[in-house]
Amino acid sequence: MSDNSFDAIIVGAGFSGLYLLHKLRGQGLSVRVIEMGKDVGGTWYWNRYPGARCDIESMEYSYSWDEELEQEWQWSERYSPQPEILDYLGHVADRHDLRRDIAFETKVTAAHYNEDRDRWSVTTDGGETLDARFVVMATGCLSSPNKPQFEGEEDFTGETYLTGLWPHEKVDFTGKKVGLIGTGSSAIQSIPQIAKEATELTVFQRTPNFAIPAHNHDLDPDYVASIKASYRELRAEAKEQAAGFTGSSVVNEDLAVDLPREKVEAELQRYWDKGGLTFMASFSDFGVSLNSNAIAAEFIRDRIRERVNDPDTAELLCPDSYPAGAKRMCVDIGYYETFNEDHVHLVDINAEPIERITAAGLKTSEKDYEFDAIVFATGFDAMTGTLAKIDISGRGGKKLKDKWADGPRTYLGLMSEGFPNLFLVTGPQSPSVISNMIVSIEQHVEWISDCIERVGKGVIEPLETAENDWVDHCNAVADLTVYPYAKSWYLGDNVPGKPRIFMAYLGGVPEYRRICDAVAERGYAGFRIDGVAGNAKVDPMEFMEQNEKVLALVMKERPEALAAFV
Ligand code: FAD
Ligand code: N01
Repeated sequence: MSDNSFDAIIVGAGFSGLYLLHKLRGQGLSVRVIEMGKDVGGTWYWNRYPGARCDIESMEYSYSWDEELEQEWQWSERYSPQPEILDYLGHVADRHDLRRDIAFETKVTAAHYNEDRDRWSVTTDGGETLDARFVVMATGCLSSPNKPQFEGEEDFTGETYLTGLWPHEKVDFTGKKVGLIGTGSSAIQSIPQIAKEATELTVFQRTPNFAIPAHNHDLDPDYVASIKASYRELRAEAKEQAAGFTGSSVVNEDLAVDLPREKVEAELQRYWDKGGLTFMASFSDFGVSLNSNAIAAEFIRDRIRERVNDPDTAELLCPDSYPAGAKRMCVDIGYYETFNEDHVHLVDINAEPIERITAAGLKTSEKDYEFDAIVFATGFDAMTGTLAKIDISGRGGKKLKDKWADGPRTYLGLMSEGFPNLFLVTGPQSPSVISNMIVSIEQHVEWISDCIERVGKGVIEPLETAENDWVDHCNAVADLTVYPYAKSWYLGDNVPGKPRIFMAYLGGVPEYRRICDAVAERGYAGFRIDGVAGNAKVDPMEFMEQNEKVLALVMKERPEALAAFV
């Protein structure tokens, strides 16, 4: 094989790419990873803004495949900060000698399938062309920052920052007047930290978010020892939970709508006091019923009103235009209290639209603001944005971008018809961003590497019928839930012109795993291998647990959604 020819090329060196490199190398394959960044880390390499940290607890937001590492690594906090997660991934790269197969500071610009040779040609921004039988896009769901264009940006004489592309050196806001646009997770994490340094911080909000307190703390050594003593059980339990982390499956058998309000509120308070993302798992009807969800939403709004002193500011921070959890729930450390500080201001840009950026700051319909720095905490072109930047063409020169013009189409979020031997890690229509992503990444990496082992020197691709059925199933499950009732990046709403389709799979992490396993066990049902399609089928409904009470509730509220699901 030439220097530029590999069994597999992996794009991206975050949690996904690193584990995949380790796996495929272990299977004896020649592998090259191509990564734009100067080092490993992915999300944790790019998102260095103040306050960045995970919101799945660190003991679970970590690899499970290296049991010695699991025992040796010491996480410092319940939700560890970005520098520590980046160190962890650097350590993994060293420990498994991964960097020698990674080309850093190299961007993949194109990937073309050559039907005559059943191989992919992968082109980089350095002008190099590499060749491989398999290509795996480990390019991340949240890896293309979304930077809306504001008129007059080029006039601004101060500093500008984008949370998803934060500088490597410390940014010091001491003595500065700062404007910040956005109130999603990145803003909610960074605002309290920036407020500690800035002389004035003005936050421009379009839509308020629901945030649950993190109750973050240093990890107690006894607690850590107890987890480490039974780590296998914890990991196994996480895989069986709805969102891939413990506490994400509902345990309450009663529905919130069937209980007296005081009982529901007492239960919500218990989850609130625990902190973090398990809050919405308190009752199973919150995710599907708008009426039930309103109870959770009002509970959170009441807590916001308690935490924010000024009633007008509190009301502005209270989301009331969409169900709780329908936009990605945030986890906060002192976010709401930050607005009690005299030097922190909130501007509702619905009432006072941003007209333009000026040389001195920013102009709204009401006022000119002067800033030394503007922070854009404006999110990502999620799920498909990064893939769309690569010129990917499959059979017959068909472009992935064209195929996905009306929204992504995949079979299981793992492959797309017409693009043989091209795999996606946590691709659209898989649980991905709805789950503890490390659990979902490991599941995909393991499924993909087993599949590559089975295919050997052959070719695998999904059948169009299987893909269509999967996309329909994903949409039917999403329509059963409250998610479509918010404008969110899950649906592409944050990027003008992006088609509106729910881009993740909401059927649950354990159900999804069982579906993928059944597909493989039944001879890769729904796929064609070396031109031959088996007869076996996998019907996702075989694996879905039906909660009769919940379905009855949906029947009352949205019978058409239920009809499409069953
Ligand atoms: P990424 O980490 O995004 O890595 C993809 C890599 O691909 C990047 O390094 C990128 O540079 C590279 N790449 C992309 N395109 C190209 C190209 N054309 N050529 C070369 N290289 C390319 N998830 C959770 O489950 N829990 C959390 O608490 C959590 N916290 C998060 C906090 C933040 C601030 C963000 C933004 C996301 C968070 N996520 C969280 C989601 C997070 O993205 C995943 O958990 C995980 O880190 C994704 O790993 P990955 O390897 O799949 O993708
Ligand atoms: O991005 P977001 P993010 N004018 O899209 C606003 C993960 N993550 O980077 O809601 C004015 O949530 C936009 O307003 P609106 C996590 O999965 C996790 O914060 O569209 N405002 C919104 O307020 C998360 O969900 C953590 O009306 C504009 C904000 O910018 C995902 O990454 C931390 C605008 C963007 O919020 C993305 O989070 C960070 C415009 N033109 C990220 N365009 C953890 O805590 C956008 N906005 C683990």
